Amino acid sequence: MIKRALISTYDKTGVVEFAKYLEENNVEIISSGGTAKLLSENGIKVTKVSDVTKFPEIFNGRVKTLHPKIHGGILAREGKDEEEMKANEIEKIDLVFVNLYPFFEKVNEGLDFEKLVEFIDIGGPTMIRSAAKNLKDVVILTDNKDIDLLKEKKLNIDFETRKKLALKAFNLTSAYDASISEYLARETGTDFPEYHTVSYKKYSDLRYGENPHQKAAFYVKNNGKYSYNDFEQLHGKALSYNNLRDADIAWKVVNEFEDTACCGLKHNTPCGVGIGETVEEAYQKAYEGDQISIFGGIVSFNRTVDKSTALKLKEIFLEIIIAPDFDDDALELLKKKKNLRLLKMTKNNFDDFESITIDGGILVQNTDKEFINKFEVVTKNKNISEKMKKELEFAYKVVKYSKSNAIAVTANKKLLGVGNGEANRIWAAEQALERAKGKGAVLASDAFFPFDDVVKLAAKYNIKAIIQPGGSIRDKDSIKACDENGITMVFTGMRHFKH
Ligand code: 93A
Repeated sequence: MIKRALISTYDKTGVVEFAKYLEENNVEIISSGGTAKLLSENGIKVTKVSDVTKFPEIFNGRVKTLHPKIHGGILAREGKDEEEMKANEIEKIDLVFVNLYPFFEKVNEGLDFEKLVEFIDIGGPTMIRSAAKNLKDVVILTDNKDIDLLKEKKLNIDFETRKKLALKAFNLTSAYDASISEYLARETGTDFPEYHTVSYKKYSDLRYGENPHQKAAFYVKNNGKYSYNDFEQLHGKALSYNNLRDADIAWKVVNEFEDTACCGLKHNTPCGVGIGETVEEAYQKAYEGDQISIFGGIVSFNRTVDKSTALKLKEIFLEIIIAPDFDDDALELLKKKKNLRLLKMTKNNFDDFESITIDGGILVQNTDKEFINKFEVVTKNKNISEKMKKELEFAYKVVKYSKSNAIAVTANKKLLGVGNGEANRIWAAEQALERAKGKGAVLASDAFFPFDDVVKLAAKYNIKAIIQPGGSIRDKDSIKACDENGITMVFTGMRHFKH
């Protein structure tokens, strides 16, 4: 039975109505300063926490509810602690309704430390944790949306529901603390602290995971400088698990380029990439690179999609189109396709860390935001035109986002063939060169050549220049093969594995 409730909320949505409901059900209400004021202004009978504790709120509210009369009331066990309660004049509290200072929101607003620190709630989480620990005897409410649940159950809350509410409570306080710790880690440049405490909030449940028999949900960072609010879905049905993964890479690829770029992507790997004078030309190049794989894929742009491009895009079946924006007439055209998802993205500053899970653990690393350490021509022929240099850089950017072992073959800022996800490099090279149908001018490799076989094969396909990290003990063999075949080779000194 709930006889006495403590309400202390920052978000006061629905609180007055709920307090009225409690009053009607003969529940006595205790509240902290601001909440008590609001309730009594609305004609609700309320006892101030400071009247219970006989102690004023001090330090501008920093200490309001942190008192044994409050925490004793929350933590006392029925049938066990009555004698001590009586001796210490503590009265039982059966319901605690608390929501927290908005640290999650404020940490993203760029406040200075002095201001932000005041949004770290101490008293709130303390009450929440006390109540959740004593869930057998106390109902803990942390989410205003759960008011209805309590009403549905007419304040008779069974043990299972109490447990679920306690789970919600500890889930919240741990995420809250994780958020604070993450902020301080960032402030102090502590990249890998003792515990990996990062706070994510559920954005949505997903229909399923990578496959229909896998359940899945989408969580977004609480604490990032950017969040998934930075994208807006303009059209189409909800994004799937695979869509989200693919969209992420597709957007990153086009963000690598200053020039107008388009990327066609399938299964997490670029299949067509093009740079053009216009958006349409960039798309045309991305499309021509691989007209088969792009079917049912994702297309991303780093420029606003215009009508002429939209007309072309409409001709094929695509899952998603991603762009910083869409012209009105382009949008109108594309919206005619019922199943096509259109994403307007503003996010272009990516996370500093990325992680993947392994069984029983998680691997965390800095995001690969680098490109090259050097641009060193290692062959005898050092002549390299500015155009060729740009082409090699283009190819190397593409290969950076292809799954290892990866080889990309390009010409005229168009990806012509890519081999990726191969267990050995020569197979990746065979795939890329064969797909490029002898039209390729340059070849890029995500990691060094262990043997000279890739160079020899490239020569057969008329490749003019190669870019790769270098650093193999057999580099000399590859350089020699280049010299013999009139190929210019560049070392970057930076590998881009992507598994
Ligand atoms: O400043 S606190 O960390 N110290 C406290 O003792 C305390 N007690 C409750 N924050 C505290 N609260 C928080 O105040 C609650 O979590 C709630 O968010 C807010 C409600 O304050 P008021 O009732 O004065 O509007």
